[in-house]
Amino acid sequence: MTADDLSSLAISSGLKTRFVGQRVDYYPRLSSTMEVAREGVQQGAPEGTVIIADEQSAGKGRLNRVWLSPSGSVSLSIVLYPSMAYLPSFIMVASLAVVHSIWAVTGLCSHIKWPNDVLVNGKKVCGVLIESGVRGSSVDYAIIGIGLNVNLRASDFTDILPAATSLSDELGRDVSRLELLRCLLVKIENLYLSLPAGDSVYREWRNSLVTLGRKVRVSAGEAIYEGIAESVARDGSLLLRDLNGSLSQISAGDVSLQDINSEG
Ligand code: BT5
Repeated sequence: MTADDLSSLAISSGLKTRFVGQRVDYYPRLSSTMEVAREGVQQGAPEGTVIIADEQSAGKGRLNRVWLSPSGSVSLSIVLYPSMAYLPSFIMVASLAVVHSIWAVTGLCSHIKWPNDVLVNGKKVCGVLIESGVRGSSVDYAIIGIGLNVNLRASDFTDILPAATSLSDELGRDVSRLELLRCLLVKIENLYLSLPAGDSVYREWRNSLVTLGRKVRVSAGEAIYEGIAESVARDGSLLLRDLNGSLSQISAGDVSLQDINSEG
């Protein structure tokens, strides 16, 4: 088994989880792990099933944007069946697990930019996408999608420059994707299982946001907001204080940081 062997067996054997990653479907190349995970749900995929690809030909971001996922990156989706109460915390669980795993495996410090980016040195190294099927007040399924730039040269992909980086760009050497991935799956399960115990995931997520206290511009659909990112609510939405002092609660959008230490 090599450090970069991403076979199903290499990922799941001896993995210290109860369900996340106990079943792994590995593909050298596919369209999008989200698509394959959705099909898996329809066929009754067990909780914690992981779909992982070395390369995606049609990786997706939010609002159907393109997510570049060349060989050397890590693209995965995890199928879960949570109760409604935990759904808003999924973006927090996934982003924090990424931050913890990057630190544990590489020693690099990363931060979260609301709502779904993980940054190293101010550049995007990872994007998180949460999809769910909701019927009335119950959740049929949720899928956590994570795209991580591990061993690739961001400078080869002009579309995402200058805002993107990779772990290998930051470290000047390659990283074991297998080690990173196994670490990530354990952390996701632990954070997920800690949700019923209280607010700790929300509090840690809030403290990891580079966005708070900063002057920001948020585009949310047709609307543009400007002001200071004051806090985040427990449901993950951003609380923005505008120049007139009124507070807006924004559930989704794209943030650009406007102050001197601008990071995106
Ligand atoms: C995201 O969307 O950041 C969520 C990305 C989720 C990707 C994972 S990979 C596994 C799973 N399967 C999928 O098909 N998707 C998920 P968003 O916030 O909308 O950001 C998208 C924007 O990020 C694009 O419009 C580009 O500007 C930029 N971008 C695209 N590829 C990138 C990359 N590899 N690294 C950094 N930035 C990128």
